[in-house]
Formats: sequence, C-alpha cells, structure tokens
Amino acid sequence: MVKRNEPLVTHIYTADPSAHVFEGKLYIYPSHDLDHEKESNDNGDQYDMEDYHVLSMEDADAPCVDHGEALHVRDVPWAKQQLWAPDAAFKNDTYYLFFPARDGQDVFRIGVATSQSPSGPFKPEPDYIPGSFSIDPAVLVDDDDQAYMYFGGLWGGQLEKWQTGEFLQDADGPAPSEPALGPRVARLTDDMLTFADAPKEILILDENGEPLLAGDEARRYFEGPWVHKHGGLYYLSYSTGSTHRIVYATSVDPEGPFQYRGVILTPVIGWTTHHSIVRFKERWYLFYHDSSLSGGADNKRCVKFTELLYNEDGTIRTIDPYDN
Ligand code: FUB
Repeated sequence: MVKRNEPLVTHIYTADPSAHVFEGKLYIYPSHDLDHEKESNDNGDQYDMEDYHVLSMEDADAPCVDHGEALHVRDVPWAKQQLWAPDAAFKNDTYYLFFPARDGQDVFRIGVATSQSPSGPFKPEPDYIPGSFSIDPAVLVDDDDQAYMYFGGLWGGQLEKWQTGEFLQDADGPAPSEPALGPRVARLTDDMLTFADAPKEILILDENGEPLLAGDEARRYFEGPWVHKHGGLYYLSYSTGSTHRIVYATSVDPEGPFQYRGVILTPVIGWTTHHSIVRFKERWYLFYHDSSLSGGADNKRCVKFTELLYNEDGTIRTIDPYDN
C-alpha cells in the first residue's frame, strides 16, 4: 500500500480528483480550492473556485507535479463563476476537459475545453454543451469508443430544479418516501463536444429491485458520479452527501439500472466527499479528498489516494481513510 492518507500537494488546496492514466502517467484533474473565507451554506457559495491546475505523477510513489493553471473562468465566455469538479478524457488524438460552472443566470451548466496535451492549457468552447445542466461531469470512454457523460448533484448542484426538464428555481427534491433522484447519463457525440441524445436519469435499485428512496440518505445518490469497468461490470460510485459516504452500485449496462452494492469510503474530515477510481500498473487506486490540510475548513480541501481492493466476488473492500 503506497502513500496512504497524505495530501498529494500542499502548496494549494485541491479537491474532487478525477484520475486517469494518460501517456503512461497518472494525471489528476482536481478542483482548485481558494484560500479565502466565504460563508458556508447549502447552496455551496463557499466553493468559489476560479481555475484548474492539472497534477501528474510518474508512479504511485513518485512526487506529484503541478502543471500550473490549465483553464481560468475569465477565459470561458459563457461562465460567470464557480468552477466545480472537472473530469478529462482522451479521444480523437485530443484531450478534453469537462467542467461545470454557473452561467450568467447563475444556472450550473457543463462546458468542454480541449488541448493536445493532458496537462493543458485547455481552450474552452464558446458555449456550454447544449442541454447540459447541474454539476460533476464524469466521462467514460467505453471499449467500443462510445463516450458517456455522467453528471448531477443535489442542493447547490441544482439537480432538484431540473425534474421537469426545465429549470425551476423553487423546485424541491422528492419526499423521503418517493424514489430518490438519480444521476444523469448522456452519450457524447463522436467529437465529444455535444450530447448525442437527451440525458437520461439513472435508476439505482436496492437488493429487492426497488428504487432507492429519497429518505434513504445512507445509500441514495447525492453528487460526484464516477463509472469504471471491472470484471465485465460497470461500477457507478458516488457521494451520499448528507451521510458523507462514497458508495457504489453495479450494472451490465453503462446506462443502468444499477444495483446498490456497498460502501467504498467511510466519511472524511470535512462536509464533502468526492472520488475517482483508476487502474494503474496492475493496481486499482481510489483518489479522494478531505479537509485535513486546512484543519477542517469545508472549502479548503486536499487530494489524497490509496489502493482499492476487490474481493473475489467483485465487491469492493470498504476503506477507512484514517485506518493506517
Ligand atoms: O468542489 C465543489 C463541489 O463540492 C463538487 O462539485 C462536489 O462534488 C463537492 O465535492
């Protein structure tokens, strides 16, 4: 087990790590938390990030390199503020950075920027992806080269406001006894710049084949989706938000339905928890964040990683981030 529970970098605050193997190295695409004081609220106003830095590591025990600013909100024509959790993908000999931000109407949308290098700088498209909304894009390029974007987050991420397909400012989430809201999935067009079809809601089922309920806060979807493949199954993992866990569900179909399977990561220091899972040199790793570097400030987080292990039956062993 290498580098467990240590911040990857300490000269800046980082969060929401999306890890990929590009050009034989580990590349990490985190949010860049700013060292400023903001009022904390359920709207997420304290997460007032302005740019992205790309990190990389030659190996799991090598130093982590900060490649500097890869994209700034001032260079994104449609975006007003709050660059939240990004992801990256490689296709068409091009690196794509997918990122959420609030537009001029304060509505979260998802944009894309491109580069010839995994470390950027990235050039943003002039407008957000048509039909995109909410936060936390995660892109899987499947073995047949079809790319899927998974996205969506409750509360500050505004997913509740899109239940009718239109943005309704005052919409609340479902009652506790009703099915929970699921993340959305959309196939991307071959050029990776638009949705091939309208986003669909992903169903997450319990052990009886019933949808998880909105009141089931220990298991229901909140934000931060990530999909990886292992043993012929698609693993959808996500944050439960108010109960601060990373959990997972599996399916034979990238668009679901998924069945709930268990807990990957127990709560970390700080309110948010956000992760990614990547295979690198025959081992699996969980990248995550906590607020330990700032002594617990919710909006000043640090990215860490640890090895992730499967059981024989394909279930994932639960990780306690402070069990060294
Ligand atoms: O970093 C801002 C937001 O906090 C992310 O988009 C969420 O997933 C949560 O980590």
